[in-house]
Amino acid sequence: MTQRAVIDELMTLVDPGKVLVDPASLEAYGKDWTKHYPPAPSAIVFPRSIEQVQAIVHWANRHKIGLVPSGGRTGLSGAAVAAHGEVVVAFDAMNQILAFDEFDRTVTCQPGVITHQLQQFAEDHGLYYPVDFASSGSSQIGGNIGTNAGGIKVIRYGMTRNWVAGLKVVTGKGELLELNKDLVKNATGYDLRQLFIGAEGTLGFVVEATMRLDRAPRNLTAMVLGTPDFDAIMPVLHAFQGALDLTAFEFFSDKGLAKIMARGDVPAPFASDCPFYALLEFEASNEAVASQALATFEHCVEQGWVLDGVMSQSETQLKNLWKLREYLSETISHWTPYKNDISVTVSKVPAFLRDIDAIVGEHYPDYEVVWYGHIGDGNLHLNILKPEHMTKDAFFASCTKVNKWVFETVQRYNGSISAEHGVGLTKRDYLGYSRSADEIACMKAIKAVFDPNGIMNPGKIFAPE
Ligand code: S2G
Ligand code: ZN
Repeated sequence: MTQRAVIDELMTLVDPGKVLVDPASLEAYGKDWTKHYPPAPSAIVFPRSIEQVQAIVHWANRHKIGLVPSGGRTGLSGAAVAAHGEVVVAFDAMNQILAFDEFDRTVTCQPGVITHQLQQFAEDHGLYYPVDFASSGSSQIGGNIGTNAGGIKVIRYGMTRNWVAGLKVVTGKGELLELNKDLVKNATGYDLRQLFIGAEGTLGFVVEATMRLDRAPRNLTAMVLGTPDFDAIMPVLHAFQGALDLTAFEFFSDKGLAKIMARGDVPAPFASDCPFYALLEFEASNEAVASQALATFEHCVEQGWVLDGVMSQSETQLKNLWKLREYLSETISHWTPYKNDISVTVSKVPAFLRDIDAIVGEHYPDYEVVWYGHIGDGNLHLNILKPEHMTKDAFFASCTKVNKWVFETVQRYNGSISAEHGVGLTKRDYLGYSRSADEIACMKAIKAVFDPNGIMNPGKIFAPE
């Protein structure tokens, strides 16, 4: 059967005009936010229903064609890249909120619902969807589930996985599995829902999700604290965690702040320049909590851990303080950064970061390095900025050489080579630094159960056999 005939058959499975093959669409839908893999899909298909997704999977099995799931295309590991003639299954046409249950505090969404849309829906109903990150304005719930998205509130609310009450997935065999039935308690064998969360579409595609909501937070208040060095950040975290119920604890370096200040659209937190900054957030639900926060701040200053600081006094100031952290990813993207998203247990962070910083200093002496991340979760984002004069390929080749030392250090600290961005293509060849051979064998055996023909996001997480 010719390629043309195969695509013509695909067109009969979905609504008219819902299969695109023009170069602009192939380019736009065949990639995510990574910039190192030229997109080369053979077609983009937009299913409107679960039945159409099942028909597409059966079609792909018949013709042994790889399928790549695509949501907001904000991923950072290449998991939504179609570089080898795969068909991209884009969920933009499955973007409805289907149900809301006030008593269960759940919202049933199609996978193409934008994360911010769910956050807004929750707020409009006096509730809160607490998973948040810089790309929430364009990422989709299906992709958030596929990558178990984390972000800036994990220290209090956990990852996306904590908020999935029920899941409908279409497996690589085209079967529809309805998982957990939105139950809070369900001790009836393996919780298969958890296998599909974070599997990057390699076992099946999310076609419906029932998400849990939380009570709305009261009077969220942020502080930005300048510290003399990185080591001071951990005792600050410890002091504030002992005094308050934190909803966030982030950090960024002076180089990161300088990039934000250079934008000219975000006010400086305070006058002094400091080597590192912590951004923390809590619910100032009453005067006593706010006083406790100030007392803790003064204690940190007395201890020499904090040089200067500010606490938000309004919603506007809260938002401006968050911009200092949330704008980083998009701001530094101008320099095509080489990214590492690594994590260790929080207690190991000081020693770990010292070792990593030494490697970076030794092997990247001429590159600009921007550190930031969710330090309260032990998650560091290491961004090496590409010098203007270097080509992207030469720059990535030189950075890739250093991965060996970085990931050996991660392995030595029992850490993760990918804390929240996933494995996709970018971290696939380094999986062994964080997962044992036995674990990888088990994961491949599980994939064989749900995707025996290997058509579901082929080549992601594991290199093709
Ligand atoms: C963050 C977003 C992607 C990146 O800002 O926390 O996860 O690393 C990142 O720039
Ligand atoms: Zn992050």
